[in-house]
This record gives sequence, C-alpha cells and structure tokens, in this order.
Amino acid sequence: MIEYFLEQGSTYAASLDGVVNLIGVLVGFWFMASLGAFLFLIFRFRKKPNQKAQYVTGYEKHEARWVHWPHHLILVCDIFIVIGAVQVWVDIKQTLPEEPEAERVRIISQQWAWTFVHAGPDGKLDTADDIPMIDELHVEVNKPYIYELSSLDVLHDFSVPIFRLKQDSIPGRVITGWFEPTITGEYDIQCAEICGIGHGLMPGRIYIESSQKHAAWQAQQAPIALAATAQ
Ligand SMILES: [Cu+2]
Repeated sequence: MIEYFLEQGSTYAASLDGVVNLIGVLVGFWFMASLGAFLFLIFRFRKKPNQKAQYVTGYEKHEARWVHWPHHLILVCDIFIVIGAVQVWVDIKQTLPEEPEAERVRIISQQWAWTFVHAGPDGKLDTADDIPMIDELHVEVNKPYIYELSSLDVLHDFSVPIFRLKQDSIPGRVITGWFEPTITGEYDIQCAEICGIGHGLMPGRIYIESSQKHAAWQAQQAPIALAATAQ
C-alpha cells in the first residue's frame, strides 16, 4: 500500500505490488481477527469476585480446535501467497526477454559507484561504440533490457525502486536479469546492501528516455566512446 506513493515504472512493478498487497491483506485480516479474539477473551473472562481461576491446558479436543481451525485456514492463505509469488518469480527471475529486441547492458558495482556500460547505437556490447558511464544509466522507454550484473569487490545490491527491482551483485558471479521501463523520467538507483562505509554515497540515476531523446543522447556520447577506445 505504501508503494502506491511511488509510481510503477516497469512491466512487472504492478504484479510485484500485487503480491505485497496480497500478503498485506491476508496478514492484516488475521492480525485483526486474532487481536479481536484476544480483546474479546480478556473482557469476557476477566476476573470476577468469588470466582477461582481455571487452569486450561489447551490439550482437550474442544479447546484444541480453537487453534487447529485457524491454523488450517492460515495454511490455505499460504497457498494463495505461494501461487502468487511463484508466478511473479518465474516472470521476473526465470524468463528473460528475447534478443535482439532486448538490449544488453552491463552493470558493475564497486565501493562506491556504479559503472554502466551501454551498448551504443549498434545495440551490442563489447563493440567500439559502447558507452561507459559512472552512476548514470540511460535507457529507452518500452524497450526490454537484459542486465549483466557483477561486482568488483564486495556484495552490493542493484535496486531501482521505480521498477520494484532489487538484485544482489556477488563478487565472482555475473547475474543476468531484465526490466522493461514503462514511463519516462529520471529516477533513483540505490545500493540496497550495506557495502562499506561509503554505502550511503552510492546513489545512481536512471534516465528513462523516449527513443528520439535516447538516440540524441547516444549521438552526444559518441565522441567520448570513440576517445575511450582510441587509448
Ligand atoms: Cu554498494
């Protein structure tokens, strides 16, 4: 619910919010139900004059059902949460969009900065027109991206709140994932892992641009990319 104060900026943001809301509603319902039962029992069986306290073990069948029935109903709620979460997990973590429609981008985390290697006008990584940027990721709206996330030193976590994307980067591994922006604008990138004393100084920005604006940005960067390869 609090996530509605933040726009949904990727194709899968709404489905992730949906799972969070489902958990919130189910847990909220049982929280209110158990709080209600607790308060009811406190007042209904409060101390009365000349009445001795009773020792209730909870092992008797007619007493135990007060635990077993809600327990079974909560297990049914768990099934709904698991089904919802697995669907979202498969979509976000197990299914990569098709190339070449999806463009690759390399994300390198280190204490305490992000390096983003953009594919450049040819749409391919490891070619002369690649555009490396520090703390700035430029992407096109409504275009799927496959990221290759790695770390040069310690654990970091690539987090783009507007996408509801969060992925650990682990030294020695290249982790692939994807996102597809659905709105334009300039938004935060965070490191969501306490990665050292400069952790709080590791913010990045994502620029989600229309295709024309993105092409203009690429053209503007071309001399920098060529100068980098000439060295
Ligand atoms: Cu970090």
